[in-house]
Amino acid sequence: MSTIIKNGTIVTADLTYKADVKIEGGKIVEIGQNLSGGKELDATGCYVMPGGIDPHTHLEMPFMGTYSADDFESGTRAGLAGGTTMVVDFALPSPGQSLVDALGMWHNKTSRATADFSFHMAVTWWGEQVFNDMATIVNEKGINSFKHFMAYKGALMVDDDEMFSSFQRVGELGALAMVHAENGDVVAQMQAKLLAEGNNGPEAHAYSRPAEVEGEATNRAIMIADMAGVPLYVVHTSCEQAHEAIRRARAKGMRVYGEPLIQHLTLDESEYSNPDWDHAARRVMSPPFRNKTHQDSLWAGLSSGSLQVVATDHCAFTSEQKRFGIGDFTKIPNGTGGLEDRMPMLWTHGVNTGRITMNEFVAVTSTNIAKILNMYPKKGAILVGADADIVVWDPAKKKTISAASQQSSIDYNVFEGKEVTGLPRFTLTRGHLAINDGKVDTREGHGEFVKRPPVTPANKALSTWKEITAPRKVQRTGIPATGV
Ligand code: DUC
Ligand code: ZN
Ligand code: ZN
Ligand code: ZN
Repeated sequence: MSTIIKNGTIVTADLTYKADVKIEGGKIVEIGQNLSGGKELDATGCYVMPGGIDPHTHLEMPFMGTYSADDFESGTRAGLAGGTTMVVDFALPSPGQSLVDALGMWHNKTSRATADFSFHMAVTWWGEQVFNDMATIVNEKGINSFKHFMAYKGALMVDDDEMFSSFQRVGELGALAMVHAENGDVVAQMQAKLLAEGNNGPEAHAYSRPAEVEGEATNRAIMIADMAGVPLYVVHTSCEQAHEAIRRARAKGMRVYGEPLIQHLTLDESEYSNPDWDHAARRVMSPPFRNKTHQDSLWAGLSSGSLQVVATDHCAFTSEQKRFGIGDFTKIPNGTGGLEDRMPMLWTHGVNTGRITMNEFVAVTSTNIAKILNMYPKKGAILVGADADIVVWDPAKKKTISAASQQSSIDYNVFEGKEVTGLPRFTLTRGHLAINDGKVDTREGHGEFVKRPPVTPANKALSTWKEITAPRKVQRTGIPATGV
């Protein structure tokens, strides 16, 4: 049985044109005028776009003494309701655990996923086993990206020695290095100082992680990636200092990518001054929300192309979980939701305001990351042969965001009360109509793992192009005898 999306305007990362789209067997099989012969979906007045890809989620993640509250079922359902048809989550090995075992544990969480998914593999410790496992992960398990935490000291953090070793291995394997860039040593010291001084409320979370902490780590990661000759993806880029480092590296010819979150683009640090403890704690995430200067920098990066992807870092905790941190802000589980709201909020604050074009919207919500993670054009494209992961976007549809009507399982929404204009009329996941004018018909288990091969056998990214050869030992004419 085919499905035909009729009377819409196709919007891709580079083209806008009127055409119908025919879907069979979960794939796009024809694009053209006046198509017929199947179940019709009316896209009059709408834009037909590649479904969103959120490359940064933490579903059912063990973290800070608990588990993030949305799992692969509610998380992917929330995504579909907001036009996102794929998520990329993170498999996190515990210290000493093999990467292959950790990946197996994460696969076991996905049996009820309602949309397609993939994983980045985190490198949380270093040793010969990790070195060996990394090849298996890339060559047999379909994962081409490795995340490194420069913060969360004593838990997920790796030091520079481990990170440099890992980056070199990532480069050898033709994969992508990723970093959570915050200086974890400085954060730990500032947290201790703030607590000792009696600053134990959620606002102190932001004081302990100023923009400098992120700027320093971003610069350091870029320099280390340059020495290792590996491309680098900086997750949740939230400030001008980090953006500046990324801009500079790109101008020198390095493959460095930056990923602002919809939360950092649209919510600011004043949220932490709210007198309601719950209000502030619900917005505790790392990096924290920043001021308008940083937000303007991120928006400028999206329109100029120096930042390439908008994600969520969806890591939702209930109010009850957030309250683990009453009396000690360092125990508030870090994370906010956003999967359902990323695309409507970005459309409302980006496209409707004229900061980005519709085509740039598609680029930063879908196509760019599909290319960076090497799954284009299966994902991120409206092309014959691509997966029918499609959002039919109604630019006139409005709603007020509210926890009362959201798909996520938590009891609040950080965007509560925000009006959005621009929402999905239909969301299709590999041809299945999951969202039909607000009605949710997701299928548990419909989501499949998407394999992502290495980018090239040697994906080199150096600021000064040079062949990598063994260092040349200088032949000396004489060496002074010691002790003379
Ligand atoms: N930041 C968060 O806020 N939550 C999960 C992990 C992270 O880096
Ligand atoms: Zn992070
Ligand atoms: Zn994250
Ligand atoms: Zn189906």
